[in-house]
Amino acid sequence: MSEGKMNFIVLTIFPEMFNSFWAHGIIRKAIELDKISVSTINIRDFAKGRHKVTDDRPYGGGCGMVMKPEPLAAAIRASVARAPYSRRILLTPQGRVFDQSVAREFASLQGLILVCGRYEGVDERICDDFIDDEISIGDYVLTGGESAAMVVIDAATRLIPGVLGGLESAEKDSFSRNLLEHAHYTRPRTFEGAEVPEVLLSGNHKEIEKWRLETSLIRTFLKRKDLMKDRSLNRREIEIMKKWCLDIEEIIHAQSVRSSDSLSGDQ
Ligand code: 21W
Repeated sequence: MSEGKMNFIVLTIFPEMFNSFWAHGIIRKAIELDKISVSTINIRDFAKGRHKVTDDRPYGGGCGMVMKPEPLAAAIRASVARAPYSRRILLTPQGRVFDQSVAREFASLQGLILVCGRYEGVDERICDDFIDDEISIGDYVLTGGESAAMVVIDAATRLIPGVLGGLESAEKDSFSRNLLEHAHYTRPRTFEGAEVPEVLLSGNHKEIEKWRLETSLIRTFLKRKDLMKDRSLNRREIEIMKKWCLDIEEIIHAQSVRSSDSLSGDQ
């Protein structure tokens, strides 16, 4: 039954940033259930000299600092010794962009070594020889890789079998189907004058399920058409969308009949 536990090792100069990340919610539960094990390695511990320097000025000049290769190489070697089966990932704005399918790919691995860059970047020779994969979490500028490492761990962990409860299963999830989720409501029935949709109070599970699919489709259509374009629709979804077309055509038709009436009235 067990898929084996997933091992995350984070290499960072700010390991304390992860303390509260490990201590809450699903991540904490996954650790307690022994589905994942997590640890940090402080890159500074592998720096030489009294001042434990991890950065240096760039060859060729320019502003900003570069992460020195020796402490990083030593830290990565120590992580590989701890978890030799792991994929070594560098979090960098230049990486391939993380999405749900990359999350799925990572969730199936035995271990990830996540290297968090700081400063202007890491020495290129580290990328060449000590890294298997480079990942960005999107096209915006962060101050370092730590928050990105948390995003990757978070998204991968919830896909590990047994981490989420059966009801909140990851497969039912919106991005697994390239659809936004339907609207959610809880008590009270009336909140500051706004009502819960009648169908949800009806107890008719078939109708509720249909309403949810329909609101999922319409939300995706209105907010994220891009998701719909590379997605295959099933027969029910096509039925629902055809019905919209018919309804819209009916409205437009009624409208054009009226406007031609008023035009002829004018003339
Ligand atoms: C951001 C390092 C930009 C280097 C002018 C002066 C990891 C990240 C990061 C960072 C630069 C990820 C510049 C999405 C991200 C990360 C820190 C390049 C910029 N221009 N995913 N300096 N976005 N970011 N220098 O930023 O380490 S994954």
